[in-house]
Amino acid sequence: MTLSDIDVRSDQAARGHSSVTEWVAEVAKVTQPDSVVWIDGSRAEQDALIKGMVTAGTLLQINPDHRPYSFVARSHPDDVARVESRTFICSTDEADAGPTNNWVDPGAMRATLEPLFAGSMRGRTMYVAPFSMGPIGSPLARIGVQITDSPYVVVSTGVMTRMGAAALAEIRPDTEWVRCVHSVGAPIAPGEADVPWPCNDVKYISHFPETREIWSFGSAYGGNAILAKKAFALRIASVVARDEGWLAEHMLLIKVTNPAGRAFHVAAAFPSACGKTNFAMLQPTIPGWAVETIGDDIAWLAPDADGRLRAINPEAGFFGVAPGTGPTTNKAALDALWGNTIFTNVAVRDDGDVWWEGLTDRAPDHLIDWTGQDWTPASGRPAAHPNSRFTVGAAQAPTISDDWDDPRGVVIDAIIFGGRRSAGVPLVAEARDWEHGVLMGAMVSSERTAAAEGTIGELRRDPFAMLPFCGYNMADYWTHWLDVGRTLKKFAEPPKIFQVNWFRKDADGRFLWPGFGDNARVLAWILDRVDGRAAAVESPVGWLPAPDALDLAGLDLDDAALEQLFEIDPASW
Ligand code: SAT
Ligand code: MN
Repeated sequence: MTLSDIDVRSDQAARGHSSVTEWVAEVAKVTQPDSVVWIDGSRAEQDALIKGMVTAGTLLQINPDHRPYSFVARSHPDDVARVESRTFICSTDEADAGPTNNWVDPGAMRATLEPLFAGSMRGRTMYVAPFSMGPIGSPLARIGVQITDSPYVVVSTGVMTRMGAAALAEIRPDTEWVRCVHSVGAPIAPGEADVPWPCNDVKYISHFPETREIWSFGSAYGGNAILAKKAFALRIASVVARDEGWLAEHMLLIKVTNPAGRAFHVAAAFPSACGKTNFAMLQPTIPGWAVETIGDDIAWLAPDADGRLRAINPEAGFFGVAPGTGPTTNKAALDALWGNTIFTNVAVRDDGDVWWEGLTDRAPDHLIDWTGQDWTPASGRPAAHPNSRFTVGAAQAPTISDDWDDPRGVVIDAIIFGGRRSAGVPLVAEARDWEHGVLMGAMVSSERTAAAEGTIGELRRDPFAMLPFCGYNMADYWTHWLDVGRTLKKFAEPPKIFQVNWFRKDADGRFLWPGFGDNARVLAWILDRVDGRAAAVESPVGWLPAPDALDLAGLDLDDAALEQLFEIDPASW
């Protein structure tokens, strides 16, 4: 297909969507792709895209005897995580971006981006991928359209969202939708060969909150490129949510059933790579409790007409951290990866299956590592990149809840804030009220992980786990949380708020708390509090479990460790 075909094809694909077709034509005029393809979301289309990527060497097929219809991508070694230093909020007023975001004047950013995007898709296909965040037709759902020159990004968006014709059909003349433009920034000159993972040293992930636009250049990795995820569902959506009176949050969502059969819904915020996927798929070690998955990364929460806080998972898939995912840490995630999965930057075994650190206790004797090199246990470097990922449909999780895609959302009973803190922060504390809970959220801090650039282990303040994802002034965001609390209180008590820390260490650097399935013990106390059944004692940082209120039966935890888990050092606070 050639450029001159654009009008015809788009008329057919986007009949009645003149705002979309006009925008597509504008972007094509700037980026000058060889062709434009409208994504309909069909299986045949996905098959063709994947086949093309296998031929191009972008994807490697995993031995289908191990995992049918599954593939490995190896990124460029410099394109392995979100780049927060290259992420910009371009509000007209600098104060609207606030002190925690990189701000650039929108006009100045457009002037910077224009020459970068000019001709940036030469030699490539430009895909137009409409998608819905949230179940199509849900009152809480929102629509976006991503233009991209990366088939990897199209296929990933197909897993992570409801992508295709049905989403496009949701755009009516008065529908607000989010414009997402992405280019890997690697035009191909005539006669030049492509590379398996095209990208550019220059990277810009630019957000224009006022015009609900995202322009991303130079990276094809994760949140930098799959714009539906962090860029739309958090940065732009947080601004929309502020304007409309709801919350777009970096939270997992679970349904928890207690031994009496009462079901609760819980939203929990943790910074990237702090085990949100593990918590979302938690298999309780205490009898009678069940946890089911609704979402592992993002939640949109809105007060309903009765003043209850309802939430959806706007995503349709999991983009989970592979290393550390193993049969004891997260068996449910492993089971979800039986097939239909795209892995990025994991290692490949000699038998054509995948491997990463933590998948098995003992590493295989030989692997091809994430960079495509031979690897043995003696190599002295990780075989899988620490931020290597799996991309898999949510419905494949054996723990998926039957209400995970309920268009009405689920009613939230408790909100949890967590972080990775080797010292200082107790295992669990309950906020005195909504306002105190907002303070707890504002005080979230965590030791850095491989999910973004920066020194691993270094402590950083990460309010509400939203530091890299809040699309506006963090102080206004806190105010908005207080405002939402006031709205909820007009009807009833808002959900209780808690703070947790699974990562506290002893003097020898060993984790004091076993974590994983045993986190259900903490969850049980939290929900017994919601039920009004568990005892608590007051402390300077909130309500703590009364002695014996936490179910520790069968756990190898001595009194000294328990004391350390709840120790509060006034000086450090
Ligand atoms: O790369 S993503 O931003 O999609 C994942 C994460 O950092 O949580
Ligand atoms: Mn995340």
